[in-house]
Amino acid sequence: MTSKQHDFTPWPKDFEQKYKAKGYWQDRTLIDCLMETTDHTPNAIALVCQERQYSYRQFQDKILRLSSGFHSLGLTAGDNVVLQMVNEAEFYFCFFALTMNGIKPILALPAHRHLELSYFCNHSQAKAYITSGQTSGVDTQTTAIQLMEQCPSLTIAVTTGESDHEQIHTLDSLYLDPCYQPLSQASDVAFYQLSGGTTGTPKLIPRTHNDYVYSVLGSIDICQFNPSTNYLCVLPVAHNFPLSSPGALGIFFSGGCVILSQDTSPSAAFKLVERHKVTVSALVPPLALLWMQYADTAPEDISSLELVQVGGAKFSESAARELPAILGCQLQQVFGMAEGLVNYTRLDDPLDVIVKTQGRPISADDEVLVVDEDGNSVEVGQEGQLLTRGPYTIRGYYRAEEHNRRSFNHEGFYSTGDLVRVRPDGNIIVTGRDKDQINRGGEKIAAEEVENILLQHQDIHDAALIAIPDAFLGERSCAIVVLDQEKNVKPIALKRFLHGKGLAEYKIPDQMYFVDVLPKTPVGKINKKQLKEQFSAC
Ligand code: OOB
Repeated sequence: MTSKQHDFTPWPKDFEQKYKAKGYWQDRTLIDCLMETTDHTPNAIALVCQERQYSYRQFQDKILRLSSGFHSLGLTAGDNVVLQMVNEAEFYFCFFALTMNGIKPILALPAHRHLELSYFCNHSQAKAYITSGQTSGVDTQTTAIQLMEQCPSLTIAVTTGESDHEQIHTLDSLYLDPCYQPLSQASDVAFYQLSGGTTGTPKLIPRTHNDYVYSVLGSIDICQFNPSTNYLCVLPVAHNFPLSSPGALGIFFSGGCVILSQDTSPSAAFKLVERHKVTVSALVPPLALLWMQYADTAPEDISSLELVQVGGAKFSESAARELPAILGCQLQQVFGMAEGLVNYTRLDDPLDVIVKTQGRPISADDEVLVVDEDGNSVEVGQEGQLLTRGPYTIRGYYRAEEHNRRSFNHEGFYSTGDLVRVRPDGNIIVTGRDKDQINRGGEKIAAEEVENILLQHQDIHDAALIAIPDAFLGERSCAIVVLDQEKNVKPIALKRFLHGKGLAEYKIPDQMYFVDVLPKTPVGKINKKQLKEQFSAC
């Protein structure tokens, strides 16, 4: 097979026909859905970003102009680009301007550093790197120049800030006369999400217009987004949760307003809630806890809040019970994944379901299987591994043939790596995890990725990264390291080493311990269960 065939694994024809016949895949692209809203309510405010605001008409105008600008740079349908932006309006301008032309952005997170970014560029043969002027503590222009030096395919860099280098274009210079000629088709890959990952390298998740639009429209229905919904986006704009569950796209397709925040502190968020009469926001559990703490003495009026969605990691039942009274709004639990499947508790569910479960799938055709270690279905209500397939769950990662064989079974079910119980009423309870990943308050760390880098250190003989329970984050990461004999290295030096390798900050271990030898299982793998028991007590 050529590499092109590994870029995207299509759904089998019979599934495609079914999803179309049932009206899930509507043959509409992301820009089609936005334009429909613009046609209906051109003057409604779509987007607020600090002191700037854009009506739907102005929003669309920005996108069409930028689309001409990207064209002028030589970007064309089929090209890949790495898009890394903080929470600013330009993210959405770029997202639509690229995807409408069949140029596929890889949605990097602001926290990603050189190691991840250079991998995305090289693995996807990206032609351009588009970035914010500022990302906390990082000189994004230097990043851009370094990436261009090291990634032969990368010939174009664009910044939303000022440019000090002639090789870096400013986004401002790319708003040209619009010429509307969308080049994308609904069945095409629109962009790549990133997988939380379990292996040494992050995986790229190809999402088509058809499948993504369906997941957003289904979510709008469930969450009842409408033209009066004001959505505060505090999580990173590119993440699947605030982008599509129903997130900002849910707002743009239903005529509401997105309010962006770059400051994740509760006081900044509450000020925006008060000022813009925010009705909905999406949070990860640690942020929800911070909001709850702050609400006690907050001077701001947040009475406009109707719904707070919490997801990305398990929200404790006790916090879930307290949240509605403290924030004066409804709670919705969201259990989703960038690969597809998203579950919601419904707005009219009994309290018991909302506080004790992570909800149920968007679609009647989301197939959910719970299996034991041999792949056999377990009894209803029993714990097992969650497998899923459906109209918006991918059938394969981008260029990851070997990994795909492990992550998808022969019937196309995606193995989520989550341990769950499904109640007789269909609601899912996440009970644990069967993947070598740390969920640090919603940020996912693939243990193997960090271990591999630690092993590059000249004095490290062996290393294991494990999750330690944490009252605030849910889990924190802990590296257990075996040094070569007679070597003496301090944890701080190892952290510096990892930084130096260009690893994202959130992947740097929270804790480190040194041992003489790592315990092994009977088959010779590192016994992480034993390590967790041993070090959770420390
Ligand atoms: C969301 O997406 P990802 O791709 O960052 O992470 C997916 C993984 C899931 O497989 C699960 O392990 C964990 O994150 N997870 C949860 C959870 N929501 C996600 N674990 C327990 N309880 C939850 N509520 O995290 C994501 C994507 C779309 C919507 C919401 C979250």
